[in-house]
Amino acid sequence: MVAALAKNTNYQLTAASTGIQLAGTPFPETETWSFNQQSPGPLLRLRQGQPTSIEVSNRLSQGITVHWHGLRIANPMDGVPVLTQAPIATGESFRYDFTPPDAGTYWYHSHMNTAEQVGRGLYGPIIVEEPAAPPVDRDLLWVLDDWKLDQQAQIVSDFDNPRDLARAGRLGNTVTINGKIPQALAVKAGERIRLRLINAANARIFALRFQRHRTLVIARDGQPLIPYEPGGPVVIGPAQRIDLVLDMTEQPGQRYPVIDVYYPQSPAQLTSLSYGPEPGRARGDEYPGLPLNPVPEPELGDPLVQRIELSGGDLGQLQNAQFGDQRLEMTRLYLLGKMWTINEVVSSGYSDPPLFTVRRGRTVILDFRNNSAWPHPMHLHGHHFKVLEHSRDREVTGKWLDTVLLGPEESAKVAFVADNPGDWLFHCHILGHARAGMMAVIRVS
Ligand SMILES: [Cu+2]
Repeated sequence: MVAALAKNTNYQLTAASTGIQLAGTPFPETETWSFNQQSPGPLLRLRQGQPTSIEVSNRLSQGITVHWHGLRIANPMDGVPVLTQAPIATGESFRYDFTPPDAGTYWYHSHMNTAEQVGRGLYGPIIVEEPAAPPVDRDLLWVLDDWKLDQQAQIVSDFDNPRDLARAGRLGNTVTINGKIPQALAVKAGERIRLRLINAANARIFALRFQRHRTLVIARDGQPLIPYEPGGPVVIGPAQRIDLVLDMTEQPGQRYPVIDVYYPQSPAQLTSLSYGPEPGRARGDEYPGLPLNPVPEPELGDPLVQRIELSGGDLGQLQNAQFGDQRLEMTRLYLLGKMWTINEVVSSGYSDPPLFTVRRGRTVILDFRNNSAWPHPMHLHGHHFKVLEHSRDREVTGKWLDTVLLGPEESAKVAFVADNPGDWLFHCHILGHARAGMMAVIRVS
């Protein structure tokens, strides 16, 4: 488990360079960038509806900001440099004050030079507690990441590797759970576990199979839902969270693998569930589900419909795109490290003019089409949206998400009430894709 700080609503996070034993012996410590000398950073346990203050200090040699991913909080606290605040310079501090409106599983991460800062470890988990959640025997958290390490277990610093940027993003070679090479999870026959998954990887998508165990999804991206069993593995894209309830219904003394089958040609064992010797009887009752959060329901009578075309990258059809005030050939854009577009526009950074403006309170439908050969987990800041339809993934229909995964050539429609005023970032959470142009601003006036 990630160590929890004292249960209060005032926290101190300090970003600094820290050696962490990531790869295990005989490897040396990996030099990371992290909060409070640990990656993931400390678990922030917050309470729904309760004001929270988090003081962030920066001891790195470059500016940072902190984004509270999935928390529907006021725009000035959203932690996007230039757009919502000035970067926190080296040696300086900034106090984030906000009140989390929703209970659930969230995370925080730097949003400055994001691909590199998150890739080096600058993130941590958030749990906003439900006022009264149905009981489980244990509440566990797995922060999943993968690290691109060299032979000495040091982070490979090619964050602008064009092959990574133009394809699936930066995939690491060392997968960790809570910042460690996964060990078997010790379990007891009969117990009921709530397992909160957070995907903090720059680009890796996980598809987890819990051998012989029924996986019951009870929340996605923090938002409770009517519990369901996925038809296949539990698929979690970058930045997404999935809360599961697992009943330990198998045999004492046995081990059951947890396998990542996202790349079916090379399934990899992530970890295993290792039963202790004591017998125990699984509970017979069905997990009833979590209390809902106050997310406003979209009004589908007269929405603002915005087309979102995702294009670019290797094997794509796009010939040229808008970058600043110029239309440039993709070959030229590649040389500038820009490979990705939203509606054929390459983002210039956090000061782009808005993709569109919507009056506060109006319902927006985002009509996505992924015209590329690569997946894109698309994240909207400051709001959760309801998935109306998805061309492949029926499981997400009707669910509230803050990050929707679109595979190659897939399409989806999502709807949200634009009830949170301000300029909100909207981007691919394959962080290299965002860096290479797949980013935009949505203005709620
Ligand atoms: Cu992408």
